Amino acid sequence: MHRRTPLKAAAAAALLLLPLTALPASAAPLPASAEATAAPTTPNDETLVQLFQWNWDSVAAECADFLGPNGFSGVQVSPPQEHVVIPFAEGGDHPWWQDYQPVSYRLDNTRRGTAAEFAAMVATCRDNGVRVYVDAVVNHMTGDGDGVGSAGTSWAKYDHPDLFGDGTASYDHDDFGPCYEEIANWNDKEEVQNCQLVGLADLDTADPQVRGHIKRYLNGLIDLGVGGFRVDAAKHVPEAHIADIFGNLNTVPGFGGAPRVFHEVYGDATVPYTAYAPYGEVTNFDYQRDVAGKFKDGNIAGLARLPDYGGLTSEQATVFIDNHDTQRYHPTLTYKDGDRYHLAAAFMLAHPYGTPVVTSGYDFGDNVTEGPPSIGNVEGNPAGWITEDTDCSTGAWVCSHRHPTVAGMAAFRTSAGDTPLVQRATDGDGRLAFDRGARGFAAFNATGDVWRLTADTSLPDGTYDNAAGGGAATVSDGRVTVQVPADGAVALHVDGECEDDCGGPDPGTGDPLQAIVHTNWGQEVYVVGSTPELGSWNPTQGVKLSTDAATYPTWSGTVTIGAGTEWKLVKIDGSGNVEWETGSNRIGPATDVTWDQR
Ligand code: LAG
Ligand code: CA
Repeated sequence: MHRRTPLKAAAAAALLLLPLTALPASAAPLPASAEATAAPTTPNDETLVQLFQWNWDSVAAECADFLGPNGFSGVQVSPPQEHVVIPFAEGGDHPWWQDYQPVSYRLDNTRRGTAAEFAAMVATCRDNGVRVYVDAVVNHMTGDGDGVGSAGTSWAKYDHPDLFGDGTASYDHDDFGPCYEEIANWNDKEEVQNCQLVGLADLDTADPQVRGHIKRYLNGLIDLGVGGFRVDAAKHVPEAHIADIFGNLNTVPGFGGAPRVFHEVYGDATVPYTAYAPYGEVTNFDYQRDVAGKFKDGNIAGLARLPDYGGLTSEQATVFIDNHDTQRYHPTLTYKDGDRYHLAAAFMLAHPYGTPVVTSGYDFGDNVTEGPPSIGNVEGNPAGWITEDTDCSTGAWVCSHRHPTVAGMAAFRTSAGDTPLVQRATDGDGRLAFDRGARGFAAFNATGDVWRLTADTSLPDGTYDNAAGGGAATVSDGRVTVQVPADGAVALHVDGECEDDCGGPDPGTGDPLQAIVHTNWGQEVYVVGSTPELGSWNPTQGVKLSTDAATYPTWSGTVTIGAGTEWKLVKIDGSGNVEWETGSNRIGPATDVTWDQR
């Protein structure tokens, strides 16, 4: 009667147990020469996902399988141009950041795939309604040293001999500068914009020919169907040059109109965010710090009405809970924080400010330099370590946009459109609920206890699926009663009326389950099984149990495990390492259990 662990789960367990067994038992977890042509303001009707370091084939698959069908309208991909290859680096060979050192503008070959694979990805994404945003490195080229790039082009710091692979364009010493030194005084705008960011050869963007090469690179991408750009280190390129480059690009085939652009600016008194607002959206790191910090601290009740972050209006701002830099160097709240992080991402998607970007990437543990999961060197391929295909069911990749709290929220945002926010409830510092007019209702619970809430709502009477997790809730006579899970959310929207299975569990309900499980510091316990509620054998999408100092080693939660449903307990640590119960699967209905190695 007991069956074997399903193949997929068994394979994941085998893979993931390896690193775990290796751990000790106590393992813790210029002057303006260019004409300033303003790019058109972009309406905030986009919901983006940054698929950091995902290879082209995997991004294409994600556009078709998940992003398009779930209403995510844009995907930010890692830089597609030829990059340096750094086989031996302090902190880790083939670091992720080698990709931010362009050797040429050829798309032919990177660690993420070939030009043909890149073009196919752009087409697949577009066919699925997903705009590809390219991370455009235009401020600089390489750092010190010399070598051969990922597509086979030789380089030295001030010598990039063949920018397009056809012998028509190059950069030499005079195309850089006029400052050839590293930025030292960050309070001097001239220096910040014209000297070298972390020692990277800074392009002389005052030179129209240099800007011409950059435009040629960007137009080549647009002609393939690329819909927009995240402009890397935009703050380090004088505004007038940004205006010329991004105000004079081709129109996007398929989508039409100018490419959408958001400029990476870490605003301060020397270079404010608003300096770049005339030329596209601007990354709002003030939002990032404040919103991520407040979710981390459980202090979210005041977030319905956001302050004036960096002076950027909603139309001008690109927002995020973290990005590939902050998650490494200023980790306020990241995937490593689990549910609270996903809750913050859901809030960002429900709240009508800015263009949101959800960040997904890979697990780097404690090593901020570590590159993406890789298949190593491939004979004849000059790109060095080649990135493996993404598999969201292992802990190696981080697929935050697929987390149950986040996955349905692009649809919520689309449904809510531009309807204003009306606050409906708070309860202490950690809880907040609001309407988006008559289009949506959302409640966020940044505490460790279930929030039983009855609130007024303008949502029409009816039963709605919870877009931020499982279950459904009913609105009647303009009131809604919901149970918002600890560190969870309930989000209901007019396009999410429940059509079948509405008798299913309300959010935060099910049958109580207790499990006695001894864990190492940093490990969490999940119930995983064959049903979608139990994550379809995907450990991180199972139901999380909780414990505290008083009840440990008893872990408890509410979970629906029907008769005949196969399930298991798993332990997951802060780095995403998964440890499964050994032996055969458990079979529902659930009774209280003890972790054993059957
Ligand atoms: C960015 N935004 O403005 C990117 O988001 C950020 O990730 C990039 O830095 C930076 N600008 C340049 O595009 C990353 C790493 C740096 C790395 C750089 C170039 O965070 O650490 O610098 O990419 O690869 C590395 C070394 C430095 C060295 C430099 C030049 O870490 O020590 O000075 O290369 O050789
Ligand atoms: Ca510069």
